Amino acid sequence: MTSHPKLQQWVREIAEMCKPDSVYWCDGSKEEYDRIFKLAVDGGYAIPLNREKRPDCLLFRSDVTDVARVENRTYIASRTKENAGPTNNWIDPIELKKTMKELYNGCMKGRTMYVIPFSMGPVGSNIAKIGVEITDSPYVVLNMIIVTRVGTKVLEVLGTDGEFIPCLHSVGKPLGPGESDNGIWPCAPLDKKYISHFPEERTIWSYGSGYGGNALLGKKCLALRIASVIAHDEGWLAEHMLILKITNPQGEVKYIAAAFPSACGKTNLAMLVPTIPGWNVQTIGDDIAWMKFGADGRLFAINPESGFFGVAPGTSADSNPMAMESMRKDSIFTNVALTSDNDVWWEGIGYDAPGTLIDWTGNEWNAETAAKPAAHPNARFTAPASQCPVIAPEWEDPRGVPISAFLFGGRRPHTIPLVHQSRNWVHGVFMGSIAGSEVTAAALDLKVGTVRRDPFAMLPFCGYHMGDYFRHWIGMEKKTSTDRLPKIFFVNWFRKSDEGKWLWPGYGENSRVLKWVFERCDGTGAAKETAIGFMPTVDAIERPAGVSGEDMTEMLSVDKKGWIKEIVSIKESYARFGDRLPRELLDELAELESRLKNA
Ligand code: TSX
Ligand code: MN
Repeated sequence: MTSHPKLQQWVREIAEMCKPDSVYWCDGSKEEYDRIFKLAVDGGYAIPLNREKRPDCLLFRSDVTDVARVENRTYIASRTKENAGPTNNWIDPIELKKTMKELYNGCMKGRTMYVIPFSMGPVGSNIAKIGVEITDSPYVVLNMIIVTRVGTKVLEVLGTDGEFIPCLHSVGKPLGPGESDNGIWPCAPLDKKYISHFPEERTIWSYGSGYGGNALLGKKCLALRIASVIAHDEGWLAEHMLILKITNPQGEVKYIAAAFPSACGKTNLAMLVPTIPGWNVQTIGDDIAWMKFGADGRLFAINPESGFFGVAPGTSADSNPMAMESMRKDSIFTNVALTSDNDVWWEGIGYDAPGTLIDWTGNEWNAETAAKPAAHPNARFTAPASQCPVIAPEWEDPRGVPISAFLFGGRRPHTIPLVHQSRNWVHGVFMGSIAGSEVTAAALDLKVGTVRRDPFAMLPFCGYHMGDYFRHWIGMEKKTSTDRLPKIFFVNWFRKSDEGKWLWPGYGENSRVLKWVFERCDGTGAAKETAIGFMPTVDAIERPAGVSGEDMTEMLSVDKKGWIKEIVSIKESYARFGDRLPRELLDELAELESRLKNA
């Protein structure tokens, strides 16, 4: 327990409102994890996996309607609608609290209320923040223990008056006397789900969903939506970025942070196995970076998380052997398929389904007769970062690691080159602001072939107006000297030929691009100045086997016609930010246009 009066008071108030059968404070011990693990199994919520193949692993299956983040039920309840910005859902905070208090009233009847003190970032780091999540879901407790630092040590840092971010979560399904969940992951119907953020109060209220992004409140809700607001106010950065460490054959090290929209392989890049001899890549984090300038003017980054919550389908020994190894034991699987010997399987795991499976909905599944995938496309693995074979030894350094370069990117089959470097800081912010992926047939909401913009990969995760967010990024330049500022690059692993064939092999071969980025940070690395920024000369990046000279030239040249179309599309995407879009970005766009026309 705690001797923090404000925390005690808050927990008491929530218990009075939610009326759980009991209140339990998490201490973060191994014994506790094992006990809740067993409780999840005995209650029929989770299946323990094969002791030899997947020691100490669990499979959870969600309600079929509770499989992903719910953006249309995610709210930024700032005092004014204008401050939430045009890309967030807004409800008046007073009205929203009234609605949610009615839902929370008695919502934990028949259940245990867990109090989870957690630290985002190494406990005690000056970049870290403490949160306390209250939840009625054992699934949430087990996952939070893996992806954040949980327990008594956090309460010790909190002391009697330390600051914490209150995070309230309920699955929204009280149990009547004698009632049980019958092994079904409980949740509330969509119109009762609320994933709410109160940015001025720095509070999170989540109701009705048990799914990771909606329920593991330390991650997207705290570490991105609330932290982005705090970072804006305090002058630092809370970003949707992986952090990797790259070492050259001489043993020199650089740290790179990178933001990509979903389905671009962020986790794969964070754990990349280089194909070029003598180069080494290690992982600091795969999803979130918190960054502050140090006394020496360099920008230091921590990974606020302690585990990975990754998409399983498509993860294989080929695409990401390090992720596969990370989840060999002590991991949680959600909505994957189950084999007859109690191992996991998913589409793209790298081998055929071994016979008949139980699919993610609990039904028998056969490769020959199946109409639907065996694993849900958004099925997840939750694995401790410490189990990643290439986790960098300094990944928990409370001081963080100094960032030399930012990468932005997206899935862009046309126009955008393999890599280009910004002309300067503001041009780099411009690059981040135009990030996005081309819409594929899988997304039904937009026209196939158009670009869905996801500036800085932050559109669903920024807790305030994106125009103000861009301004904040522009302002970072003034906080240090030019030589200490990270350099900014745009990469594109997804170029296709006119015949629709991939031009770049990607994966481990991306190390060739990282090498050029590394060299550019040192002021070496051959480059030519073009209308869109600095680009590698054709021989600055050694060609991987199977890539022709013509293909390489195509990926490393400026497609003038394509870029002029791109400018039209950027103007459209900028329009929604209205008068809060920084002037500087419109100037960058105009200058790009004029450079292209003069080229
Ligand atoms: O993660 C990916 N990366 C980054 C890796 C460090 N993916 C998977 C994206 C979905 C999560 C990629 N897919 C990458 C990539 O660099 N590139 C591609 C596209 C691609 C796919 C298959 C091939 C080549 C490119 N295969 C052959 O050429 C044989
Ligand atoms: Mn993410």
